[in-house]
Amino acid sequence: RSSAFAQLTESNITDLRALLSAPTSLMSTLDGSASEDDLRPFNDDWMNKYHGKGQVVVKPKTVEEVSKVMKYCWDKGIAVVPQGGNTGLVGGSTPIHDELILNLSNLNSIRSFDTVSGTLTVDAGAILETVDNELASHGHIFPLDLGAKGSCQIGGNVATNAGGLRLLRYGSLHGSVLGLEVVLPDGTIWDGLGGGLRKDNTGFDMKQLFIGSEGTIGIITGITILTPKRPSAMNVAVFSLPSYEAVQKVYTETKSHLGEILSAFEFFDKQAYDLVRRHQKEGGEADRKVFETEGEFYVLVETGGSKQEHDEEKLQGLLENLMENDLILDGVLAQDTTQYHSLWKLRELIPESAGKSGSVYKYDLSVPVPKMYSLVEKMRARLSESGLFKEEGGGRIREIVGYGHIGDGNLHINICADKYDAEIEKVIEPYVYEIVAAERGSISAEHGLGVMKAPYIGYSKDQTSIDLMRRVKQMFDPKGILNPYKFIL
Ligand code: FAD
Ligand code: 2HG
Ligand code: ZN
Repeated sequence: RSSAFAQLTESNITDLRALLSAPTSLMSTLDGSASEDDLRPFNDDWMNKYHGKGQVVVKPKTVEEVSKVMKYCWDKGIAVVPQGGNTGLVGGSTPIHDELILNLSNLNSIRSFDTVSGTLTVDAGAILETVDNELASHGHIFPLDLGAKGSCQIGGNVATNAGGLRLLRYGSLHGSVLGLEVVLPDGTIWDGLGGGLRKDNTGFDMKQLFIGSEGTIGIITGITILTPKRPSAMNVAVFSLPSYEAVQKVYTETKSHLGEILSAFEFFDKQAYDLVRRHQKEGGEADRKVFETEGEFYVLVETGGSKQEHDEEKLQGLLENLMENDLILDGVLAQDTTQYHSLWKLRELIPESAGKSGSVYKYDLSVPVPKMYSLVEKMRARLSESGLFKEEGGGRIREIVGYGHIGDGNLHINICADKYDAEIEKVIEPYVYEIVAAERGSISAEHGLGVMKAPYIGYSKDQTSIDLMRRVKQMFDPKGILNPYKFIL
């Protein structure tokens, strides 16, 4: 713990309470208003890998309250961790020591929606799924979708520059976010929402610095984002394939067959598929056969267009073409909404199923598509050699699964261990980052650095880039109170 930061006392809690409109907006073990158990969901991360020792959770209800709390912390030298839905996967959203947890969940209104331009302005704490449901009622869609949509917040999505399942279609948040409102570390409110302009070349585009800044230079409180029209016809197909070679060929074929209606192209290996199926069965789901012929790999293809029959015809045509050319072993096309959701589950449930299998070491990597799966094979070989992983089962490593967003060149490797342990970690890291660096890839494609990858940034960025980032951090937060011990060390 850095001695530069103040140790919170009961008198700080009294002062902080006076800044908030509702007594329930502050929970603390210091004044007995909460127990350690009450604070656990805010101190423990989604993977149960990182455990903070925060004694105070503040949940402001307005931007002004966020500003007052930050000004107070700035003046007193109190370290703060901004927290959204706490679904981050790199230990960025929980305290390392006793940082004050500033949770955005009470700041959750939809501020405005312009039906003509599709421009939405929303509070940072609004839940992604809630916002998307609201947009659906206007015939629009949020340009980001991910498995944690029921808990993650728009502010957290922007702070991590989340990629997700439809980046292939709608692009990155760096393109769709039009403006941000941010409370700076000293409490200043920066109104960078602008008028929701698509074009504005007056000086540096400051909002871009906050997208993906992981709570280190400001608290995002409001977001203006461009939302596309919701496709009126959505469909999905899942194929089983014999090899990774076939996955790449199917990707190329799919792009040329489906063109502009392609909205997602995801892949997962047999190990990931088996894991999900096993956990579905254990959860009491009927054990219905999905494929006549199962494969070594699976791909999920989603279309989003405007004419159901036209899209179905295209998808059916693709399926037949792939079968004729022996690129796939089998394929299932959703026949109704229920099937659409159950096919998506085969992909979306992978992180959750891995979590049920043990303590998961997660790697989120970018490398050229042809190299992607070789990284999984290298990890399997390394963990087998070390004796930690046994193909036949019984090793300390229970599963090694590979999946991800083929269309974005983004691979996820999940290594499920009996428990988090320094001995296992040493075998995996930094080896996994070395093999990524050898391909000039990224050690964090979409999840960010947090505490997990902060020490390893040098595998993806040169010293000049790191120095520039340090200067940006220093400029916004010279006292270093926002999300310390993470991101750029
Ligand atoms: P948190 O986890 O609370 O915080 C994440 C980081 O942002 C922290 O550093 C925190 O300090 C900071 N932060 C949060 N809110 C703010 C704010 N308002 N202002 C400033 N900083 C803030 N990620 C992907 O990119 N693609 C995926 O497909 C994907 N799928 C996932 C599936 C599952 C099942 C899970 C559990 C996670 C997944 N994630 C994915 C990771 C995670 O959901 C995203 O990173 C998400 O964007 C985090 O949002 P959150 O509100 O939970 O943020
Ligand atoms: C996904 O694509 C997420 O499902 C989570 O990015 C990946 O849990 C993971 O490793
Ligand atoms: Zn992902």
